[in-house]
Amino acid sequence: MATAYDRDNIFAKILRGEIPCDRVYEDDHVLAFRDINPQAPVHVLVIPKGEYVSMDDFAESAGDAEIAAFVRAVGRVARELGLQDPGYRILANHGADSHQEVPHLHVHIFGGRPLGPMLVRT
Ligand code: DGP
Repeated sequence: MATAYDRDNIFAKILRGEIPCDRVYEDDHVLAFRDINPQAPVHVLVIPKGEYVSMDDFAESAGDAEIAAFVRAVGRVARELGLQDPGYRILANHGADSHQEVPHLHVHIFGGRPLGPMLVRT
């Protein structure tokens, strides 16, 4: 069964304007802002404005317009940040094994330096 959406999560508060963010892009469906704890010279989070816990929830329940806007925003934000060349990485965590901390779908965009191997073996 799907996890219920928690309206008190930190990104819900950012979307309601209760907590500030360093915004880089916004449209009717999407907000993008800089991560508070950057893991690369450029580290931006792209989130849908709708209440979706993760990609699992979003892929299952979001409308086509929301999905199209989200995918286009990820590409547009990376391009506008100048990351298209030499490149960037996108990442979305879902659930406990991925260490998802914030239960509102977010895609991380990392760039600004060579990013190393995709995963570290532990
Ligand atoms: P994840 O582990 O994929 O759920 O990543 C959550 C990210 O959210 C993590 O990189 C830190 C970031 N983050 C947490 N709280 C805040 C906040 O209040 N503001 C901003 N800008 N980023 C936050």
